Amino acid sequence: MYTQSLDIPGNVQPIGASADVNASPEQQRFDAVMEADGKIEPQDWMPEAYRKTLVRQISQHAHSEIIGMQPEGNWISRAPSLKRKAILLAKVQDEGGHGLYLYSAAETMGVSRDQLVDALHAGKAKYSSIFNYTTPTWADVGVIGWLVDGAAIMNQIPLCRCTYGPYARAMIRICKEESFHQRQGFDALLSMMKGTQAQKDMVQQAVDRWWWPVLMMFGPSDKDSIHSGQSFQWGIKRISNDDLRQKFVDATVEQAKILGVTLPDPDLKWNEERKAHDYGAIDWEEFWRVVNGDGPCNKERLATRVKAHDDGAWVREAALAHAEKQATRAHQQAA
Ligand code: FAQ
Repeated sequence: MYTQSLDIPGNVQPIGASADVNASPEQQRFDAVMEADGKIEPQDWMPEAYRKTLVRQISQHAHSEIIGMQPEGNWISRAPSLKRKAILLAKVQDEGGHGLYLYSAAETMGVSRDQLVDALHAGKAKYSSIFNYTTPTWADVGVIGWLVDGAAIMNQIPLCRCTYGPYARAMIRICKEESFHQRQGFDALLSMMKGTQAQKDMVQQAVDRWWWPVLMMFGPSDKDSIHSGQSFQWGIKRISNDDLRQKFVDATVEQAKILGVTLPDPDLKWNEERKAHDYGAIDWEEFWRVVNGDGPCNKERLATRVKAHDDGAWVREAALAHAEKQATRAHQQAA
C-alpha cells in the first residue's frame, strides 16, 4: 500500500544552504555536504544546533516506538486466534527493535542511552501524541496497524533520505517493517468487515476513535511548526507536516472504501481543483493537551514504562556482570 516510490523527486524540498566563504573550514565542508544533499556521518564535524535537532527528533522517535508498544501490547494475551497472536507478538517486538535502532542512532551523536531514557521517565522528553489513546477492543489493534502505521510510514519514508547517515539507514529498515505492520492491520480489519454486524460496528467505532488523533500525528500545521524551516534547510525534513497529512488523507480515503468503513468527517470530499481531498478542522487544543501530558493515558503509559524499566534492572546488571567477566577472561587469555 505504501512504498518507497512515494518519495518521488518532485516532492523534494530544495536544501537552501550555500557555502559561506567567511565560515570555518568545518562549516564550509558541512555546507558543501548540505548543498550536495550528501550525508553527515558521526565522525564528521556538524553545527551544535544540527546535532541538538537530530538528538531531539531521533530520541522522540525512539521513545514513541517504545511507548507505542503498550496500546497493542495489552492485547497480546487476548488476540482472537493463534495466528493473530503470533503476528501481534512479532509486530510489538519489531516496535521495540525500532526503538533500539533509534536510540543507537541518537547515541552516535554523543548522548548516552541513560540520559535519553531518564528524560523520558522524568516526563521531560516528548513521544508521539497518538500513543496516549486507549485500545478498548480488538478492532483498535487493527486500526493502529492500518492508520497509525500507515501515517508513520507516510511520515518516515522521506526520513530515509535524511542527511544524517545513521538515522537515514535506520529508517530504511524501519519503513520495511512498518509496511508489514500496516498490511497486517488492514488484513485484520478486512476479516472483521466480512464478519457479523457486531464486528463491523466494532471496526467502525474504532475508526471513529482514531481518525482525528491519527491526523494529529503529523504535527502542528505548517504555520505553527517551529522546527520545519531549519529542518528543511538541513535536509532532515523533506515534506511538510501539512503536505504529508494531505497525502495520508488522499491515500486512506480509497482504502476506507475497500474496507467499507466511513471516515468520521462530514467535510471530507474530493476537491477537483486541488486534485486532493478537503477535510475538516483538526482540534489543535486537544493535540496540545495530549502533547503536554493531559491525554487519556499519558500518566498510565509513563508509569508502565518506568515500572518495566525498574523491573528489568536486574537483567541489565546481570548482562553487565557477564560482559565484564568475559572481558576479564579474554584479557587473561591474551596475557
Ligand atoms: N506528538 O515544529 P514541529 C510510530 C512536537 S512512530 C507529540 O512540527 P518537528 C511507529 C514537536 O516534537 C511515531 N509531539 O516539530 C509505531 C515539537 O516539540 P519540541 C513517531 C509532537 O520535529 C506505530 C513541537 O510539537 N514518529 O508511529 C507531535 O519539525 C504503531 C513542534 O512541532 C516520529 O517521531 C506529535 N504527534 O516535526 C509504533 C517521526 N508532532 O520538540 C508503535 C520522526 C509535533 O520543540 C505502533 N519525527 N510534536 O518540544 C518527525 O518526523 C517530526 O519530529 C514530527 C514533528 C513530524 C513528528
